[in-house]
Amino acid sequence: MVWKIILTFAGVKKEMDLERYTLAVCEIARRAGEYIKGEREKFSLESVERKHAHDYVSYVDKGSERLIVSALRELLPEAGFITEEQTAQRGQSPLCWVVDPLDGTTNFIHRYAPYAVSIALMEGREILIGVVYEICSDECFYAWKGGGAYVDGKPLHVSSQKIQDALLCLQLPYNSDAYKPTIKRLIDTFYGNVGSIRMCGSAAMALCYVAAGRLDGYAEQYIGQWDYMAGSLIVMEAGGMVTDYSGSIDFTQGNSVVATNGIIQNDLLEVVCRFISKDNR
Ligand code: LIP
Repeated sequence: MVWKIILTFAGVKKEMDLERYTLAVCEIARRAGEYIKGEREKFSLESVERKHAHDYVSYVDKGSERLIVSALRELLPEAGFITEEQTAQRGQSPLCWVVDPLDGTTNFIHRYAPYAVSIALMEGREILIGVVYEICSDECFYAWKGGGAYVDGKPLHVSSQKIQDALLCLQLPYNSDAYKPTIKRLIDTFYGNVGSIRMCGSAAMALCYVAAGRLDGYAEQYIGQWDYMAGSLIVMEAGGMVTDYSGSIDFTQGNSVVATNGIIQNDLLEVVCRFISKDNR
């Protein structure tokens, strides 16, 4: 089915075929993935820089971002950018690409799967397109608003697992001091009472795995919009639920995400909600 939306730029109406744009973004994500894969072959630890104590970056993140930004600029010149490595401007346009050129940088550095390219297109607070390309498994996950979610052309659907047997992903963000009470409480509550718990090291991939029913739920705070915007649309289009830590579905401007098959959303929210104040979602 073809999904078209009408957008207005500087008073001029433009029709946008979201499926066509999504598939074009998949190609761009794959090209960036090829670049990352090629650089991984010759990558040395000396190329690693620090943004904060244990928050790493290298020329590969930046090179991937340059490649993505220039291709997206050609695809949709009207849109601005929010990018992890901050090589492009937000601008005034209501349309905005949200880009993580290499989500799971620590995994990449350690040659530990998964790591991915994550690209979303937003209009205001709404996510129109989400594309996540996982480099090690060569899988491209994507969704467009109202059009469903897919991996390499196959439709995605969340699981129907209940909390007793759920496989949860509870990640460890860089902001360790602030997050310690929450992660302790999450592990204390769920370890031994659910199927099992994983930490995969990539927010974008945790979300795609929820969308694919490989995981049943995922929660993380202190992440950037680039980490979770694309994956969140993929979860919602696969029939799942996404909120912030306060339980709000208006999650796009915050720094936390709870994404599940819907059935276990409240089980996770009950634990994280008590740690959250209104301005710290
Ligand atoms: C990382 C996330 C990870 C999270 C980190 C960080 P990066 O992204 O995907 O899940 O725990 O805080 O945001 O820095 O590798 O692109």
